[in-house]
Amino acid sequence: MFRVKVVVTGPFRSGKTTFIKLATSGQSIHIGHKGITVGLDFGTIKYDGMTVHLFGTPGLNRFSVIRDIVAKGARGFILVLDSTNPNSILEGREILKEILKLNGNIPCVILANKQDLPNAIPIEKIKSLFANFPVIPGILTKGIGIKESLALLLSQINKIKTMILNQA
Ligand SMILES: Nc1nc2c(ncn2[C@@H]2O[C@H](COP(=O)(O)OP(=O)(O)O)[C@@H](O)[C@H]2O)c(=O)[nH]1
Ligand SMILES: [Mg+2]
Repeated sequence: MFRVKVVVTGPFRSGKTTFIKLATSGQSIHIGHKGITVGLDFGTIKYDGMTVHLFGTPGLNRFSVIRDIVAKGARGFILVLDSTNPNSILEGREILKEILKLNGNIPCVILANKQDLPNAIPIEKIKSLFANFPVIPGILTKGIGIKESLALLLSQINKIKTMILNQA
């Protein structure tokens, strides 16, 4: 059985905990304080014959040490952003740079969340800020964007796996 670690990261209150909770139909574990993730979120799902371990990181910068530990060994990242908050998008770009610095050229999918809110920045604008990465619109409280982003990320991870197996 192919097991894969996927990390759901992003700025504070962007929707990471909601992503993992809904992706696992409420079966996830959340280590937090007053609704804020200070430790991690964790849940396992089956997808396309794979066992996918989803790890959510804390978003606050003062927990960035925990973020780096949780991210270790990840095969891919889902970067969740709050589309209504320009700072969330700017911080997301910084987190993405950090991911690429620590993990090399690893698959990353951007999930532009909270697209249900009237002040959400349009998806095309967010796409233009993340030129080389796929950007998926999300309304995570309704589960929208979860399957789409996981499918895309796991297909990218699978391509790399096939490449490595063919070289072996
Ligand atoms: N309107 C709206 N609110 C959302 C959406 N996704 C998450 N939220 C809310 O945003 C807040 C932060 O979500 P949470 O998953 O805890 O964010 P985290 O800090 O990234 O783990 C919570 O109150 C969620 O209910 C969404 O798609 N639309
Ligand atoms: Mg959280």
